[in-house]
Amino acid sequence: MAKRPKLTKNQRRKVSENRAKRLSAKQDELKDSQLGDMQNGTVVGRFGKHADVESQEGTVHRCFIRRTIDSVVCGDHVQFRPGITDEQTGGVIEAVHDRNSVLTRPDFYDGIKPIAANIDQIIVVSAVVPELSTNIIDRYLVAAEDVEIQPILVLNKVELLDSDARTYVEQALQVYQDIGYKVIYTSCKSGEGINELSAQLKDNISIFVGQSGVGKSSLVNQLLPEAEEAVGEISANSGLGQHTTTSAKLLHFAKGGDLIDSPGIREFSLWHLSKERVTWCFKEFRDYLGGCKFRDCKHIDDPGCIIREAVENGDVDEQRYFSYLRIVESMDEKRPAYSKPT
Ligand SMILES: Nc1nc2c(ncn2[C@@H]2O[C@H](COP(=O)(O)OP(=O)(O)OP(=O)(O)O)[C@@H](O)[C@H]2O)c(=O)[nH]1
Ligand SMILES: [Mg+2]
Ligand SMILES: [Zn+2]
Repeated sequence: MAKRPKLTKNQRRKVSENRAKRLSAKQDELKDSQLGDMQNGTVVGRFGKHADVESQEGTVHRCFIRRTIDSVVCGDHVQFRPGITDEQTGGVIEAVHDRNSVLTRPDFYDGIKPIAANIDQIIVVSAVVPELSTNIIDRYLVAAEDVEIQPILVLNKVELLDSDARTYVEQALQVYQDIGYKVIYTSCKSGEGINELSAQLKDNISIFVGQSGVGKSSLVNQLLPEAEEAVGEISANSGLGQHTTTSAKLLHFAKGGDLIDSPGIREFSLWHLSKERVTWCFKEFRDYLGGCKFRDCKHIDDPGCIIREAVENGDVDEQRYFSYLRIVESMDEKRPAYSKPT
C-alpha cells in the first residue's frame, strides 16, 4: 500500500473543514418530504457523524445529527425524524433532551467529551490480565464520583488466579469495600460472578468502562449472548488489549435494564478537574476536608494536614492516598497547554 503523505496541521484542518462542508451539504439535501414525523427515541449507537436511534416501537434508524446540536452520545433521549425514502439510513436527529447524568472524559485534542448519558451506574471493569492496577481503578472512581454516578467495581478473569494470588487480590480490593464500593469478582471462563453481576445490572442503566482487553465485551456476551459483541485477543507483543470495541453501543436486558459497552480507553486523564475536586472525589477523604491547618493544604507534607494524619493512623488507606498523590501530580503533566491549571 502506498504510504500516505504526512499532512501539515493546516492541511489537516482544511481536510476536516471540507469533510464537514460535504456533510452539511448532505444534511441540507434531507428535504422535509424525505423525513417522517418527529418522534422520541434513544441513542443506541454512535459512530463518526451518525447515531443509531431506537424509536419507541423498537425500530433502529441511522440518523445524521443536525449541526446545531452540540453532542449526541449513547443513552441520549432525542427527538428525531426517520427517513421515509431510506428508513435505514436517512433519518436526522433534531434535538437532544436534557440529560439526567453524563459521564465525561477529557480528550487532549477535543477537550471534554461526553461518553454516555442518562446512566445511573458505572461498572468499572478491571482484570488480573493484562494487569491489575488500583491506580486505574482510582481514576475511574474519581470520574464517577465527579459526575455523581454510582460506581461498581468488577474484577474479571479471576479464574487465572491461584489461591495465593486470589488472597492477595482480595486484600488489595478489600479497601474499596471498606469505603463502601461494591466489588464483584467475575470470570467469563468459569462463569463466576456472572449471576451476581446480572442482578446488579437489572433495572439499571449501566455502562462498562475500563481499559482495553479487560473483557468488557466478553462480559456483555455472557450476560446477553445475542449481543454477539466482538472480542479481541490481547496482543502477544505488548500484552495490551487491541481496542476491539470502537464505538459505544446500548443493549437491552429482556428482564429490564440497559447496558452500554464502551471502547477501552488507553489513558483515563482527569486534568479537567480541579485538584480540590479530585480530593473530594476520594470519598473517604471527605470527612477530613476543611480540617487541615492551612486552607490551601496540598495534603502532601504540609504541617497540620489531617488527611496525612489519617493515613498515618491507618484511618485512610495508604495505597489510596499514594494513588491520590499520583493522580494530582499527573494532572499537570497531562494537561494540554491550552487548558489553564486550576
Ligand atoms: N482468561 C480469561 N480471559 C478472558 C476473560 N474475559 C475475557 N477474556 C479475554 O480477554 C480478551 C479481551 O476481551 P474483550 O472482551 O475483547 O475485552 P474488552 O474490554 O471489550 O476490550 P476493548 O473492546 O478493546 O476495550 C479476549 O481474548 C477474551 O477472550 C476471562 O474471564 N478469563
Ligand atoms: Mg470491547
Ligand atoms: Zn491536608
